This record gives sequence, structure tokens and C-alpha cells, in this order.
Amino acid sequence: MNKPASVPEQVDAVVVGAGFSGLYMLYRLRQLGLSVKVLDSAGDVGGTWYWNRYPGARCDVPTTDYAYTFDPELDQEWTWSEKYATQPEILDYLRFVADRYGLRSDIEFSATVTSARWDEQEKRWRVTTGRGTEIRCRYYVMATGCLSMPKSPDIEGASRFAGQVYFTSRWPGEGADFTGQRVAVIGTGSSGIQAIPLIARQASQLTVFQRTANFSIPAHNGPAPAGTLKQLGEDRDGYRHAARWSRGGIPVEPTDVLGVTASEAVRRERFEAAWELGELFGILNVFADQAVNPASNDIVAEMFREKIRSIVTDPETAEALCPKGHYFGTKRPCLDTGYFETYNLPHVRLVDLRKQPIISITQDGIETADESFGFDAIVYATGFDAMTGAMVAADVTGRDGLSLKEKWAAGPSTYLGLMTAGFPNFFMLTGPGSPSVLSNMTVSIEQHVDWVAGCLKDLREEGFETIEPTALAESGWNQHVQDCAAITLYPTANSWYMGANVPGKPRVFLPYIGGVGAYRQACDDVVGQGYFGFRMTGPGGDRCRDGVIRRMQPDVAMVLDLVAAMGMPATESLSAADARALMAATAATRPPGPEVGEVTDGVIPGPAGDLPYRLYRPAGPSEGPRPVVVYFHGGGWVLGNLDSDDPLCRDLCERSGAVVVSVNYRHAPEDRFPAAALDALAAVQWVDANAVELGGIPGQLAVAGWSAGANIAAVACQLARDAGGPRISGQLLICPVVDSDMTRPSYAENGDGYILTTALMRWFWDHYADPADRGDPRAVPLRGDLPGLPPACVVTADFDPLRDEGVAYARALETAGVPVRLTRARGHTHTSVTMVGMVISGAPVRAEIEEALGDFFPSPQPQEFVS
Ligand code: NA7
Repeated sequence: MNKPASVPEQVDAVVVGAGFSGLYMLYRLRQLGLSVKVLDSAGDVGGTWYWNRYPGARCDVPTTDYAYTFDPELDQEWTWSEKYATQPEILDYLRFVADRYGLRSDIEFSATVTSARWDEQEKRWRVTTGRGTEIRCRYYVMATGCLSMPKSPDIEGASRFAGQVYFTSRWPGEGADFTGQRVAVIGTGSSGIQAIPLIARQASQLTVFQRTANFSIPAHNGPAPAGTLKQLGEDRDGYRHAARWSRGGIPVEPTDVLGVTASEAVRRERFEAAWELGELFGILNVFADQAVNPASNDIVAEMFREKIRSIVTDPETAEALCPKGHYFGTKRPCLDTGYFETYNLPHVRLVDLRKQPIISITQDGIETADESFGFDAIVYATGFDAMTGAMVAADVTGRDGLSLKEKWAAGPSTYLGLMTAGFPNFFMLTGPGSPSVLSNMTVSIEQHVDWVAGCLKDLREEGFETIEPTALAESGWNQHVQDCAAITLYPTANSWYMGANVPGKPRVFLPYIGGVGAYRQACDDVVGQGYFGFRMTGPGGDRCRDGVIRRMQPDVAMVLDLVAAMGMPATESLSAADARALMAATAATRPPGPEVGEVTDGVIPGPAGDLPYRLYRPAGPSEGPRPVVVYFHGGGWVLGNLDSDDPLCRDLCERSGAVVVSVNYRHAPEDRFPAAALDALAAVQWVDANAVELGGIPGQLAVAGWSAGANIAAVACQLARDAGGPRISGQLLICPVVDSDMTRPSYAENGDGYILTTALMRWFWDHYADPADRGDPRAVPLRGDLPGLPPACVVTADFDPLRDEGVAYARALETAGVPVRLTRARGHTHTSVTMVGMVISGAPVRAEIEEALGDFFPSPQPQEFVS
């Protein structure tokens, strides 16, 4: 007789995982009055702290910070016994929390989710477990953790070994006794580095197989830090609030000391202090620029290596333990207790797999390229399929049969790391694209859980049944996540942040590196703007405000914040003299720009007197002549001089290999229209006539300029064409002024708040040209005749009031038959592309400019072979 089909259980929400995030999610969903089922394949609560029971397993964030804060009573009730609590203590804490709030009654243990499918008809998820049961739910939440799916030991012969095998990530509950054994540990990440000193205490022989040497600092564990306890005692709420809005989820004041400019004494003092403190967020904050500037990072890395050499007595082992080949911080640094000292013990040996790779695991041990080792036990500390592994493995299928695995084949795609398009009502806690592993996890977990709970409450109150992100919002967020990573050194490493530890996994930077506070603000903004970028549906209709929540490059946004914090007066409220003084003072604090071969100053005879110029000759093996670029600085025809665009000229010179001649022209209001334009023409003519003396190749002459400088460069091209010469090979126009019409949409969108404002543009025009002259092509080249002009590269910036006129000029040139390259500086302002050394995200735009300049000039003819 057939068994009657069991009726699927129905709940409002299924949560997968009973670790930190799953427990708190359950608590919050219950508060909303929702029915919840939590499923976990483990035998108890704890998540990562249930499984990772290897000797030495501890938190690498001080546990006073690594705890729930949602309930002030709970926060006060629990006292950590150490600065970095052990795994058993953290597991006890989570058990205590589960009991305190009676959470276990809604948790099913030893229940593995085998699939979850969206039922479009029912508008519900069908979740199946390994026991064959099905649960239907409106909301499906994966609280599966970022480091929960162990990476398979991708080593030949792993199944052959006849001795004992351990995985740090799946340590037996009863523990392991290595007394008198010959033990191998493979892997020197956080888990290996924590376990090795303790395994060494028991084993008769310990051999560590290291593929990549890691940066590790002594944890200096002990009682909970007195400073933190004091702050918590005095103002617990204030401390927790500061953590929530900090960069990493711990209230650490980011330093403004730059590694590259600090004195040797300051460098050492800061490094030693961080080493003594023994905290990851301390050692990651030695210098403000260590995550972005290779030179600064090298300073920290070298001080690390000095430490290792001073601890480890055998020089060859010390050298093998010195991390090389990746920047400090780009792979997660470790905290240890006696790790490097362990290698001074006579029965401990390091095998450097870079020198002798593992050929295979054998029945008796491990065979490398050079040696055969016999072992009684092998411990794999080989890490995880981080951030996406557990989610993809759970076989999630959204609308139209699309699986998460298929959707993420080229890398994860999420909106805010919380949801993904095509998977309605499916939430991820600390998913890829959120700060997660780069932050204090508990702060990020609480923020995500609170966001999801708030969202479900809002859906209910507004009568919506489903929510999911739009494709546009999601791709915009993915772009922002990658933009934030791209300005750092992180993507250069073969790290699990990049998915590089798992063979075949796409290489994508997985977490959001923009900071916990900035991220929280983005999530809040999304809600504040009516769930911007989400589509909500319900019986009463749909709602969707589509768009991209963060379009600006992260370092550009930082510069704008800095400028706002300086509280400078609006330029247009000043006299020309005061505005010039202010600009000069600001310019004095910038990074100097790259070194070039030679810089010389001179003068050009202009139509009304000498015009100063500065010539930049590139460094390089060839002393021979180069193409020449005549450059005109920006500043609205009023401000600027040879110093103002000096870093940009150096950058152009160094990148393009051309001689750059930066010319100072007459300024308004002293010399109004058309003085600047006439000076520009005169300068181009003179440089052309004197190309050989200037080290240039005759006939290879381009003009370039930024802003008003681009205006007079464009005008000079028109005037030179009309005057029958000189022949100009190309015009590079960076954010040019080409028209005086301020009604284009880019003025409305960007006319306020991005340094160059509508009011400032008016001030510039008023200083430069009478209204009657503002239609003259020598002031507004867009209104001139365009056929026959030199090839152009026009750069426009998204947040520039002049954006649309730049685009209009490029289109008009194209229509007139002029070859044009339109380069969009995505996420930039009028000024940011030129901020060499300050705005790192401008570098790819300047690389495109370099390419354009290269196209202006014919490539050198190949030398004829002379026998
Ligand atoms: P990690 O940090 O990924 O470390 C894994 C280690 O295992 C690392 O040294 C790897 O070398 C090494 N490994 C991985 N596969 C192999 C193979 N096939 N052969 C040799 N060596 C290998 O994982 P952990 O568990 O230590 O730490 C994870 C996080 O948990 C940690 O950062 C904390 O946030 C908590 P590689 O560097 O890939 O060359």
C-alpha cells in the first residue's frame, strides 16, 4: 500500500543556518509574528563555531566586539574570559543565546537543505531537506556563513592515505590526540597558524607543508582589553553605535599617516605599536595608504619580514616563512600565539611547497618533488570555498528555472549582497557584495538581519507579496563593489577574497571593501528612497523605483567629503585674486605627480608679451626627438598657472612618452576674451616652429587641455586650420568648455555639489567674455565650423555640468567627418580625472588618454636592417 503523501509544512520563513546570523534572524522574525523554521546540518547551534573545533581555534576579532548587541541586557550579561575567546567559549555563548531566547524550538538540527525552488504560481519557496521533507515558505533566508563550505583537498592521492585524516573545518567533537605521532599539516592560513603550535606540543614530529607564507602578528591574548571595557562601561551605546558606522565594524580611528611620506622613526613607531597591540584592525591601519599604495605596503611588509627573521633561528626556514609575492592585507592576515617560534623546536619542520611541490599523497604519507615523508596523521587546513560555496551548493532555483549556480557561473551578482534578481523573496545574510569577511562579522550580521526584518515588515504593511532587485540596480551595485576593490591592492592577490583558492572558481573580488558605515548608509538610502532598485509586487499592484544607488567612484566621493569638511568658501564668492590664492594653497598639499626625465621653464613670445611655458621631457633610454603635446591648464580662464596642472602634465608626459609643453596664457578679468584663445594659437605656432630645439619631431604636434584649457585648445585647432597651419595631429579635450548654454541636462543634474558648479561657471564666463561674445566660435567652439579639424579625444565625466556639451562636441565633430574618440570618465567629476596620485580611479581614464595620444602620432617606422 502506498504511504499517503505527507502534507508539506508551511511557514512564513525558512532560515538555513543556526550560527550567529541564523539565530538572530529567527529572533527578529519571531518578533514580527512570523512562523519560522531554521534548518541546520549540524547537531547544535553555532555555525562556524560548531564545526571549527581544531586545537587553537579562536576568534581573530576581540570578543568584546564580536558579540550580539541587539539586546543591551544580553550585552551586559555575558562576560568574555579572554581578549580572543576560544571556540568552546564562543560556542557556549551561542548556546546560551539560543536558550535565553528559547530559540531551539524552531530549529531542526541534522537537517541539510538539498534544494530550494521558487514556485511562481504560489509565490512561495519549496525547500527540500535531505530527509525528503518539503517545507513551503514565503521567504527564504540563507544564513549559511561565508566560510562554511570546506574546499575539497585538491591534492592527488588524498583518498589513499591509510593514517588518520583531519580537516580543521570538520574537527571531530571528541578531539584528536597526536601524542607520539608523526603529523603533517597542509595549509598555513588562519586555521593552520592557530593549530600548528598546539599540535606541535603533542606530536613527536610535525611537518608543515606551506604553499604561501602568511603575514601573522602575535595575538598577545589575555584578559579582555581594559580600554574597550572602560569605554563600554562608560558609554555602551555610544561604543556600539561607533562600531556600526566605522570602516571595519570596530571603532578604530583611521590614521591619516601616509607610509610613503612618514619618517623612518614614525614608520617604526606605528608598526611596533600595532605589533604590540596584536589586533588585525590595528596592523591594517599602520598607514592610511598601505592598502592602495604598493610602496607604502612594502614598508609594512618589510617590517614584518624583519620580525620573522628575528624570531626564527634557522635562516633558511625564516626566509621561507617570510611572505613574498602578495601585498600585506590582500590575503587575510593572521593572529597567532607562538607560531613562528614553533619552527625553532627540533621536531618541527617547514616544507616550502614553492620549492618542492606535493606530487601526491600516498598510503603512508606525502611525496613531494624531492622527498617521501611518512606520517601517522594528516591535518588539512586548506580553507574554504568562501562566500559563495555554501549558497551555490544548496541548489537554489529562482524564477524560470534559473539556478543560482548558473546565474553566478561567471561570479556572484547581488544587490547589496542581500538579494539577487530572478530570486524573489530570497535573502542572503552577509552575502557576496556586502562587507562580511572584511568586517567584524557580528556587526555586519546584525545590520543585515535588521535590514531584512525591516524589509519584511514594510512589505507586509504596504501589502506586497514579493520583492526582488532589478537587473539595473544589481549590475550597478556589482560595478560599485568592483570599483571599490579596483582602487586597492586586494584584487592582485590569489586570495579566497578573489575566489582564487578554488580551482576553476571565477576570479572576482567577493566582499564589499567600501566600509561598514558607508555600506550601512547605502542600505539605508535604498530604504529611504522607497526600496530604490527593488521591484515589489502584490495584489494591489507593483512598485519599482529603478536606478543605481552608488554611481560615483569611491575615491571621488571621498575627495568630495574631504572638500566639504574643509568648509572652504565658494570660489564664486571671492575676488579673482583671492580665488587664485586659495587654488594655489590647495594645490600645494597635493601629491607631486610622477617623476619625469627633465623639467625646464622658458618663455614663448605671445601676441601681447611673453608667455611662460614649462617643458616636460619623458625619462627613458632614448634621447631622440619625441612627439610634442602643447597643453593648456584649466581654471575657467581666470585661475591656474604652470603649477596648477603640473601633476597631470607629468602624468601625460610619463604615460605618452611625448614632450609636454604646458603654456600659461593670459587670464581674465585682466585680459578678457579672446586673449586666451589668441595666446593658445600663438603658442602652438611657436612650438611647431621650434619643435627641433624643444626635442620634438617636426610635424608631430598635438594640443591638449582641461576645462577652459580644453576650450582654448579646441579653439586653437579651429584657428590653426583657418590660418593654414600649423598642422595639428590631434586634440585632447578633457572635460572641455565648448558652449555657453547652461540649459543642458548635465547642468541640472550636476550643477551643484561637485566642485565645478553652475554658479562658478557663470562667474568664469562673466570674468572672461561679454554676453555678446558668448556665441563667438573663438569662445564656444561648438558653434564653429568643424570639418577639417584634427582627430579628437574628448573626455567627459558623469558628474560634470559640462558633460553634455562635451558629448555634443564629440558628436558634432563626428558628423563633420573628424575622427573622434569619446572617453567617458565613469563616476567622475569635472576635476577628479586630473587628480593624479589622489584619485586612483582616474588612472584607467588617463590610460585611455595615453592610448588616444598614441593614436594621434604615427608609430615609429621600423629601422631598416643593415647588414
Ligand atoms: P585559508 O586562509 O584559505 O588557508 C588555507 C591554507 O591552505 C593556505 O595556506 C593555502 O595556501 C593552503 N592550501 C590550500 N589548498 C592547498 C593545496 N592544495 N596544497 C597546499 N596548500 C594548500 O583558510 P583558513 O581555514 O586557514 O582560514 C579561513 C578564514 O577563517 C580565516 O581567514 C579567518 O577569517 C577565519 P594558499 O594561500 O592558497 O597558497
